[in-house]
Amino acid sequence: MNNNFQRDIDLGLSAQNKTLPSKYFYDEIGDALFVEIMKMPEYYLTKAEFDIFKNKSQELIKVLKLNPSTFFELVELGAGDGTKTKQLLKALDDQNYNFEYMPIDISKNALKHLKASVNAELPTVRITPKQGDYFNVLADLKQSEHPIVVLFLGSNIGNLPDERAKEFIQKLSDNLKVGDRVLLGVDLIKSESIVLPAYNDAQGITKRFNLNLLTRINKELDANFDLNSFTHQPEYIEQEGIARSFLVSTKDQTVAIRSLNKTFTFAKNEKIQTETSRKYNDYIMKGILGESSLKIIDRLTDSQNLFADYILEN
Ligand code: AVI
Repeated sequence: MNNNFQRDIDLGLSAQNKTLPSKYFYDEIGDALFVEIMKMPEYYLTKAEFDIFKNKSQELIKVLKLNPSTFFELVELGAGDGTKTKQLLKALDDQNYNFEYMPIDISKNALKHLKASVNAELPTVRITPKQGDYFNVLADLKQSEHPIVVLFLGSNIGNLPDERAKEFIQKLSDNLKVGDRVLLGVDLIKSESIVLPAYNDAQGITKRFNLNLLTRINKELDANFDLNSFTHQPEYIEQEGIARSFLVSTKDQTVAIRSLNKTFTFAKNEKIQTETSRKYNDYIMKGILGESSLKIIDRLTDSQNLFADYILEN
């Protein structure tokens, strides 16, 4: 990880338009800050998707065309704490659906906590966590003859640039059998007055989340970023449906990254893009599905129409 981290930071800060990859937000501190972000009143995404899972679990089961007597694998990519998924697990379990829940995550620790909480709250649900890369695990599952339903929630796909999201979908489709289904949760395109505050909460948690990237570089790559000389700046262009987060240098400055043996200069007001959070509609979704075999069969939205769970079939 550290070598990739070093290489990616070097590449991003050496570019004409500086960038830092958002996947590096998630160290232990970043994970904890993201949990806090999800509780912020402005961050509607998690609450809206929870609303779908809590109040429309029956409809979800129906549109996923699940058959109570046919065993299926319910695979979740990047499961987190499973708060939303547990609503669906409970509904399936209450109606005696025959399934196994397989959360896949890179973090052993996250899986350990998830397994413990599912065992405690839903003791009759069969859970088999799989640690590792999504696609390696899916490639293994493809060997089984059981139907698969993949959950990929939280608009996590929105953090990939469109071309990467398209590649991801193609790969996902290649790793599934004909007829397997995907529940893909995405944030919907909406006005700036709702989206921007979600990335700029009044308590400043998102700001700390963004700046934590610099703390991480300071710690792990022996750098000397002055956190007081960069500010958090989110932007949103509704016509595109893309929110972007930046760190902006508040003065002309030079930063040394000793493990790279390099210095980087930042002009006053120069921006480092740290994240892309794409929002969707049917047209954008169809573009992302591209030439893959995944087709939209339905979508469910929350009561305020902020967020959508698309049901795709391979
Ligand atoms: C994880 N991901 C979908 C979040 C988002 O909304 O793009 C990450 C996030 N960044 C700032 N706030 C939340």
